[in-house]
Amino acid sequence: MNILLLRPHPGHDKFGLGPFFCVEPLGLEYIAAALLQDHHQVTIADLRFRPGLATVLRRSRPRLVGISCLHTLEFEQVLATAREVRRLAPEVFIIVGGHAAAAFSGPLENNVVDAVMVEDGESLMPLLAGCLERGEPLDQVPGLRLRRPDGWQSTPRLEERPALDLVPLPARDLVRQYRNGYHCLLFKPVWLIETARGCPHRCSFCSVWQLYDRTCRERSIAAVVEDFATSGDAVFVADDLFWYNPARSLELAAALKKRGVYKRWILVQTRTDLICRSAAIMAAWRPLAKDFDIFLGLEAASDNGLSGLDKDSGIKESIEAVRIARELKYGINGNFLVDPDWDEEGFRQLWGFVEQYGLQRAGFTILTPLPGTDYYRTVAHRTAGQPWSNFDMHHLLWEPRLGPERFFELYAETWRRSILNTAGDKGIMDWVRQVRPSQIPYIIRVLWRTQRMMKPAEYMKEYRASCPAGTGGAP
Ligand code: B12
Repeated sequence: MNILLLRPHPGHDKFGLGPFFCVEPLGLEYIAAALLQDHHQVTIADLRFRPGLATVLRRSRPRLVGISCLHTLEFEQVLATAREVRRLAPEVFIIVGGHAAAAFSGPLENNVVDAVMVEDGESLMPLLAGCLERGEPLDQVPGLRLRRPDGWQSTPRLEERPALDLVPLPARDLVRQYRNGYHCLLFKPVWLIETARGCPHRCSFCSVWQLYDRTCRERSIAAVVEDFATSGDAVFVADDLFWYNPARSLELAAALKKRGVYKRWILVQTRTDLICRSAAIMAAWRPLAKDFDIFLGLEAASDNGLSGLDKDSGIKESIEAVRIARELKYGINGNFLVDPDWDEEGFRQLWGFVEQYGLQRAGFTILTPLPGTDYYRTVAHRTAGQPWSNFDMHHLLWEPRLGPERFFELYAETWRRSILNTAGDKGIMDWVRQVRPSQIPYIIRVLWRTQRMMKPAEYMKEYRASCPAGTGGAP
């Protein structure tokens, strides 16, 4: 069967990581690999690049179209893509899947979509394709929300989550034509690699552990080594919690070293308390790349702030993790959450912490209730009427304690204190010196776009646009 897998344009990437991160649709590549094993013809189209949807549909003539929906903020754009597929190819079966779709399928249960997958795709997409091909009923395919004449229905859940090694390697060949467009700030092209999936912790703002019931699955050492060895020299590791399993982490580092893997750059994501007990593991990993960055969930500048987020880790761990990582010559990127409920002191405390520990490479996102979390369930009523595109962690979904003008003045000031402020400590020429001459136009463009995060007026424009008429500016 001809199958087309689509990565839509997120639609809303003005703020946050959007402008300076663009990575390959790894979930679709794993699904494609599984479908290829079953001898289907598979095309992956990344609609952030050319050609557009009409051309892709004409060329691939699919019977089944899968659309990925990684982030809540993409819901409207995913539906718009489904609508366009339906208009151009009325007969195709359209399924949506991916993290945000699985965590909270409701907004996608729309007439232009035939099904939403609420589990991982590697084992289930081949089952679905097989059933469609043979004209068999789809209610035997687990893990679906299915559109029926009398409404949306669930098929049974999977009894057990499949092992990741079911599909050992992603079908990276299918995105070959887009490779040079994938980038993470200074690095271009970039490869996305997954070694494990899930997280056992319980941070209140995160939808990952709630979807996977605090489980963590690992790929085999052999598969991961092969993936690293055959990927390029700048690697973003997608794992929710890197270095989670100490014995496996050490074994993996040794196996990569033995295979001669050495990268220009690696970026991983992990927790502060894990770093505090993993110095030996980190020492084993550090020689595997020239530059090695850690995206650290710093989240708050006080113990109170951290416990309010169910972080189960304290400020002592944050400070110690930064010290250990720096001693081993890791770069620290991280993220802090800014609460709409803060008063001025909340911002000042954050600035003081950032200054004291030199954390200007961190990012700052607005605490946002993401669908699929308990936090969302408790405050959903406050977000009523907000477009999903505003769930990008840079929009206010309700009136903040300080009022929107003052809140955004302080929020923009927080970003101005980061290294992304080209009028700050790291000027545009310092960035330019770090890239190859051919990449200068790219880095200037990305930094130019990023400067809007330092301008309160840019946020206020968005805030006013999502206020219902007649509310005087309150969403
Ligand atoms: C890589 C990544 C990114 C990349 C983008 C990736 C891309 N292709 O465009 C970057 C770095 C740009 C990014 C940005 C952001 N991200 Co992000 N990101 C991730 C991350 C770490 C990994 C995703 C991944 O590739 N996993 C590996 C693959 C193999 O797994 P998978 O995608 O889940 O795919 C499987 C299934 O989902 C399913 N599936 C996937 N697609 C499809 C399609 C079909 C048709 C079917 C049937 C099944 C299916 O099958 C696949 C195989 O099993 C996830 C964490 C996570 N666990 O999902 C966060 C995550 C998705 N991001 C998140 C967030 C919050 C953001 C930001 C808002 C953060 C910020 N500070 O700005 C921004 C938004 C950017 C924007 N404006 O667009 C949240 C989303 C929460 C939510 N509910 O919205 C997550 C879950 C992280 C978290 N712990 O909270 N992100």
